[in-house]
Amino acid sequence: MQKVLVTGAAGDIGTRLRKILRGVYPHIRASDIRKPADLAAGDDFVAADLTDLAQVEKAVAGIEGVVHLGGHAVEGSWETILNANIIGCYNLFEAARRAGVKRVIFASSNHAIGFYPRTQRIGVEGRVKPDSRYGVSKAFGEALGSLYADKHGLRVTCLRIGNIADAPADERRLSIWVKPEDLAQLVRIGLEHPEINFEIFYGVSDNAASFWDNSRAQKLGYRPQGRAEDFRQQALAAQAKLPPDPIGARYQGGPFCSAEYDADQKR
Ligand code: 15L
Repeated sequence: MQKVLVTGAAGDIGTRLRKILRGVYPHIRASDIRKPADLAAGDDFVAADLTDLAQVEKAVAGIEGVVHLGGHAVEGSWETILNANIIGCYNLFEAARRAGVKRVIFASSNHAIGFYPRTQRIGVEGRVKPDSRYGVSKAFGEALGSLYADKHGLRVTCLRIGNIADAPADERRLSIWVKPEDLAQLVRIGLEHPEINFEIFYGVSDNAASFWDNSRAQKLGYRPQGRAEDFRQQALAAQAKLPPDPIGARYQGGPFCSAEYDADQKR
């Protein structure tokens, strides 16, 4: 793997990953609507709006592997999600296929399965249970990746990312936190492991309270270094300052589940 494109390169995950992956891959191209603030002189940057296929085609030209982080990263209006995450994701996979890209890492999210209860430990075989329009767009991206893998032979890895940060920010994040270096490890498995055709991994560290079975990632060599438990006291102290959220507290997706919630709770 010589030439890697990172979309959404100016965002938080894009900025963290580019820093870690610099030196791992000889050529990293950054793409985003706006230029990342940390770009060094001589760094390869291609500005592209994901909703414009021709612009995305320019971004993927000559690339072997794509880390697709671009799009809207939280809940948004239907119009926002449709453009950035549905049309944008389609354009990315289609441009990758046309350009002969070998591998795509798709940044999915825990919000594709956010309506599973916190008491249930899940793997990647069950049905998706999105908790938001944003979560639906991530389930769409996983399905699209599966199509491009089966029909066009693209090697696709979907990472259901929990929450990337220097430390877990609250009680839910004790379960879903991912240390940036661990996420980079998963990206590298997706870009390099010979056995990958289509995979879904959880982007989560070695957390004792994890909601997820990540055994497939482990089988392909994932050895997470981060342990959320090391930060338990500070996470619970931060949690104590948050307003109560009884619906969110039940589900893995937390506040994404309680937002706009008006179902009959007794059902
Ligand atoms: C996500 O998917 C979001 O991109 C991020 O901003 C966080 O909200 C994260 O999930 C989370 O669930 O903590």
